[in-house]
Amino acid sequence: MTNTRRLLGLAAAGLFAWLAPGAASAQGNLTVYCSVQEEWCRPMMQAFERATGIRVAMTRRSSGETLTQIRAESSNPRGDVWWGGTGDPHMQAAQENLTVEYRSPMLDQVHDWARRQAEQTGFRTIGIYAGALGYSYNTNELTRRRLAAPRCWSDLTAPGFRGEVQVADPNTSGTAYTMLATLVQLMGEEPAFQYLRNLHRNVNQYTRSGAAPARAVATGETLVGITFLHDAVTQKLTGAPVEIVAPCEGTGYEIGSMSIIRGARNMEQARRFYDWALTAEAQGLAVQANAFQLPSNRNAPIPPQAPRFENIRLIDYDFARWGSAEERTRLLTRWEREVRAGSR
Ligand code: S7P
Repeated sequence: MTNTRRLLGLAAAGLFAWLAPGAASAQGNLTVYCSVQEEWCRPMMQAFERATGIRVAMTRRSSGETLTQIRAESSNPRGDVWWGGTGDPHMQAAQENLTVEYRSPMLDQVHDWARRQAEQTGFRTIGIYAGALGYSYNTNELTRRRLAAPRCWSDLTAPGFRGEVQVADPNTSGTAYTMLATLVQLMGEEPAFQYLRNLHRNVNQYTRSGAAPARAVATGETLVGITFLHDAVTQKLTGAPVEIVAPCEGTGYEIGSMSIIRGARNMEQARRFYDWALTAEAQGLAVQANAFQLPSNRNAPIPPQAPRFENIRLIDYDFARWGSAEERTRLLTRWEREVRAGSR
């Protein structure tokens, strides 16, 4: 099928959704592994079902967990598309030959950073959104403890924050792996691991999910939570007493990604989902689900609440290197041995 015909097909699917929501006939099935928050996964799948008549079975898991699942199922794949989650594990999946090349006719509509993700992996993954890393804190809890407001990564290792910081486990969470790779790039590997050992003394819990610490900050369960900034925005908008920090030394970011799983049983439907998920309309659904990443489609509206990269001191994150199977596995093994296993 030519790219023009595919684009016409996408436009027709979108029009159909507007004209006759719910009236689409069954066009087959699709299994999607979703790694953003459940609150965004569900409406996204429902909108695709309405637009195409394809029935979607969706499972939500964190990024690292999804990579583990896809690897475990590789001799008998169950999933068709992996949608969302940080880019590094998608890149590792591409390198491990767990995902397949697909050149979507929508490629020309995405930002350069999203296309670069595709080019670096032989078109086995593509960027669907981006977001910067940082942390948030509960202002009531800060006042109660009479602590100065933290502004930098270095502030989080101070004795006053003992037991007050929450972050996810980088083995399961793409967010936490982004933190690990960010600190290594920002500080150099040895100082970064010294920093992580110091931080470990202040960590009250390593959660499975990357966004969980932002929710814990909002409820006052933890004083500080390290997450993507957009996940903290979601909490702040509920009216919770939350301040959001882009660390003063600089920080890293993610390119949230999407891949088609090798051996997908529903390849035609997988490609339709892939093309649709790259449209401005589909990406515009994020804001309705209180997700405030930067969309990869150049025509998709940027939510006014989204933390903008031009206001944040960002590192030049080397996705090819830190998303490689070798470096990712090496960093995680070292973190497990030198940080997680250490005493507090
Ligand atoms: O909440 C959205 C988001 O932060 O979740 C994804 C994340 O990888 C999933 O959480 P884990 O850290 O548990 O893997 C991000 O890609 C996305 O921006």
